[in-house]
Amino acid sequence: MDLHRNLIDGEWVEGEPALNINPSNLDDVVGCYARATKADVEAAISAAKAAFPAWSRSGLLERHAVLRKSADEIFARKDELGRLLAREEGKTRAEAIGEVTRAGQIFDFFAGEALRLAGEAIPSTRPNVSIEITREGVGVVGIITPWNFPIAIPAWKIAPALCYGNTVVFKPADLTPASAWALVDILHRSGLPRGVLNLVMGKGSVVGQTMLDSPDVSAITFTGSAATGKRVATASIEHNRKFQLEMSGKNPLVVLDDADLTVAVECAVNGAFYSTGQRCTASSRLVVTEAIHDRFVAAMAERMKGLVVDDALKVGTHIGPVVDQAQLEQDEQYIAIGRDEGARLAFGGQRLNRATRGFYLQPALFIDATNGMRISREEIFGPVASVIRVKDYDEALAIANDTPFGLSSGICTTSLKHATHFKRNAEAGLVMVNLPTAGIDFHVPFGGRKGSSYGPREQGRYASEFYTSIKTSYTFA
Ligand code: UN1
Repeated sequence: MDLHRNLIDGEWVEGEPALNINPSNLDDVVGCYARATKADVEAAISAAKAAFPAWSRSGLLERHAVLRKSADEIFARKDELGRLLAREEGKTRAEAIGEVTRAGQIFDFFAGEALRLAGEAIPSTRPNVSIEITREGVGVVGIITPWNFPIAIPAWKIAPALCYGNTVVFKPADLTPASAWALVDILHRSGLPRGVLNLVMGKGSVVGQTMLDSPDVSAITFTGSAATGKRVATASIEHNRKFQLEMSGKNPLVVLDDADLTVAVECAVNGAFYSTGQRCTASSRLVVTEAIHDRFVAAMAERMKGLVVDDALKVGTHIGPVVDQAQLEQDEQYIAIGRDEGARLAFGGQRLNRATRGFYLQPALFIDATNGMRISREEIFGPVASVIRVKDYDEALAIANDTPFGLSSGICTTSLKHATHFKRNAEAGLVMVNLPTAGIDFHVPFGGRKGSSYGPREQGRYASEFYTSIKTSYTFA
């Protein structure tokens, strides 16, 4: 089997091989990927540092061309790349093609942004002095991404990093290197000068740690667990480096008595269980008012019976497998914890056998949950949601906000008054009205509050806040 190598200073470099296994079929090896050593990562950082001065001063058309060419190839290959993504990560083929398309759209967007770089001219308080405010690349950006969106999250970090003139050392999740490798290969062939984008695959304890310890990494953007996020933060403060963290969620979806039941059930099923619930934007707390509660639970159980859990590549599959053994064990542990805490399973929660050996889990819906239970406070990151029954809108809002996290907050209602009040008072970075808490557009800011996020927003024009450094120049003439 061919070894997919790391990209360091424009060269493909060998490394210890690691197998990438398909979670829908453990007998299917997706590919063989090289793990980078500490020395490889150090070489990648040096290459990125050396490439920065020229790339940060490169012409707009050069950056535009690389980003646009990459977008074009991603779009042209979306079916093939979607299949690869579904095979390594386990989301359905349709979801995976959607994700690849999103990656293409992100490169397309930042290809446009490269042509719109601008500053400001502001009068000084002093006569004959003019002031210019400009943005420059920050330097070497370390990019650390999770397994659940193996191409979209790398895209929304790499595209703005390159657009604004930074050079990159990219560490994808050890579980899902195939999509990342394919993306880097596309970018490499689209005309990037050597050293501008480096790929170092492998373990966080080696690759990530070497990036954290390097004084030459000027900024780190991280999406992943809260525990690792804390380590990124601590190490970055030590080096006076910019950092951006996107971490956990425990997102509420409020369902009010006046909601359209069909809309509410679709939002809940999509938000809680699609992508196997493995999204930081997943709706894991369904906060439902009294008069609609029983109808909502009955309709959910009915809808969940129809969900096909099977091989991600099979036509007709709605929910693919859990990503790996460790995540499956975590999901099952939380299902046991929920039961012990006194919540009741209204549906699902069983391991399933399919034609191939894989990590199949029936989506689980808890009822009689309270907001104080661990299943309501901790991120499970699987197809598990709990229904919390509340008296009225006021209690629903209070429960929605009573969480250590603040990424996405949803409400299903036909009342303009409650929708408007919720938009103003939800303590979250994203608010969704009659929409699932997950599933975001590619051209607008993304990020959360409280324990979910740290630093400037990702995506859209707002991405420039992280990927640039502001310069204020004064001229007397
Ligand atoms: C989405 O809901 O469309 O890791 C994106 C995550 C988020 C991305 C969610 N950073 O789940």
